Amino acid sequence: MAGIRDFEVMRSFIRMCNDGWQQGWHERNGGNLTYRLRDSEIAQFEPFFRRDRGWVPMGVTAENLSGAYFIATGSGKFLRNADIAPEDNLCIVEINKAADAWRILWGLEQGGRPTSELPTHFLNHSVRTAATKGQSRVIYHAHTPAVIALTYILPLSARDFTRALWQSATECPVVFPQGVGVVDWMVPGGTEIAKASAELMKLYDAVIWAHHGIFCAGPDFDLSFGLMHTIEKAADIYLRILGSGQRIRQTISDGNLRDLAAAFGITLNEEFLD
Ligand code: 2HA
Ligand code: ZN
Repeated sequence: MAGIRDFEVMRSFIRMCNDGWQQGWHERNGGNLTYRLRDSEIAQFEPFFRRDRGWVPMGVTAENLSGAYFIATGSGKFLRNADIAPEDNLCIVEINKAADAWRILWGLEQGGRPTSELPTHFLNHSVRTAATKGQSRVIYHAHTPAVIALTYILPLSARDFTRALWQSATECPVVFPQGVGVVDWMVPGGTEIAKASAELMKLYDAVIWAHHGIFCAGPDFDLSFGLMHTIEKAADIYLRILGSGQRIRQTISDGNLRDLAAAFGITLNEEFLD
């Protein structure tokens, strides 16, 4: 019989856990990842599924994810261990028809549950799936140090963060032309922060959690990891500028941003331009 790693989507999921770990974003059990499976991928995994584990209510519901299947990291599991023992650290969950509960079909063989941030992943998948007509498949949460540091310095607004990041590296406006959302500090792991995040995910494919990290969405692993990486790198550059002790002599102007948008054929969020 085939092994779970024989499937491209599982290898890519594990690789992304590793990539984030190597970036320094996943201390201990920090961060989590979910992927909404395609029908063809579900069919491939079918021989691995067991349907003897019960349904667990989620506390949130999202009609458009009725019957969906996700690969998810496990609650309390370390992303650095995904590659060593995927069957103990990851799981595949099915969502019930009422779209308010999950059950584990594969994985977490030593026990456990999907990520503690499942409510946020689930509602974010719902709004991104709707916003992208089904293209969005990945939700990724990481504890990115430069962005976290910036949440102590900048006002916690989408405008302040988007402008600082856009101005910190020329590729940023091209990579996230809508900008980034910001959620004030809230208790993680629950349904309140999930709802606040999902409201912002209607507008943005990246949402910063103050003093905590980032959530990114994307159609595949490369683009969602790349979005996280680009935002974090820009934040790191911004911090270096602030930490240099020098005054800012020049930056990417709003005129430059408009020229960039025209050259690359992208539409920048006008709300964040002067
Ligand atoms: O998985 O990152 O936000 C641990 C966390 C919670
Ligand atoms: Zn976290």
